[in-house]
Amino acid sequence: MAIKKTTLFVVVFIMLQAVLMAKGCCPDGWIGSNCFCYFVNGSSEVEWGDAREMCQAMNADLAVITSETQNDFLYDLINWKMQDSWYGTWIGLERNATDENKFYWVDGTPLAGQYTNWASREPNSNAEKCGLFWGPTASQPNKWNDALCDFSIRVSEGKPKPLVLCQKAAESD
Ligand SMILES: *[C@@H]1O[C@H](CO)[C@@H](O)[C@H](O)[C@H]1NC(C)=O
Ligand SMILES: *[C@@H]1O[C@H](CO)[C@@H](O)[C@H](O)[C@H]1NC(C)=O
Ligand SMILES: [Ca+2]
Repeated sequence: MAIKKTTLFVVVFIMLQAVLMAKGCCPDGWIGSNCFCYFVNGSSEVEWGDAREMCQAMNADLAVITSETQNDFLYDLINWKMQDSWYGTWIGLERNATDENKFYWVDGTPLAGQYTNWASREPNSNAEKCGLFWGPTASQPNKWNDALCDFSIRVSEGKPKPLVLCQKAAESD
């Protein structure tokens, strides 16, 4: 009995520590993975530039996706938050204004040579300059599309609009 009680105490202690550490790492309401914290605004219907400003106002930026593992983690994270009913989210991917065949991430990294997850037949238009990560209710879920940056305000009332996915480095304290 005594041993069991000690074991239980140790387990609870470790769990509590994990929670406290996670709390020190990411702000409340943010989810941590791989040294980054993520925040999903599931009620937002803003255009890409306003989405970016929303993230920057929280000392963050739109999410930069560099691997399939991260891509799928974020897809699952938003599915969990939105209960599988979301159309897409803005990500920190933008078409180069002067060299329109190229894209770059908001941290300045050119997309060329990096992980990509474009939907088939995307990117498909130089007029579409902003990265949209498609959700379960879009035609190609879990894939990226180049969209009009003000797509969210062009879409008619009641139609699905992009969410906002913010990312920031976890604090090392
Ligand atoms: C989420 O988006 C809504 C609508 O754009 C906005 O009013 C709200 O402030 C945002 N929440 C956060 C935490 O940025
Ligand atoms: C846009 O493309 C040009 C020419 O390839 C390059 O010099 C510039 O750094 C790019 N801009 C960004 C923000 O990546
Ligand atoms: Ca497109």
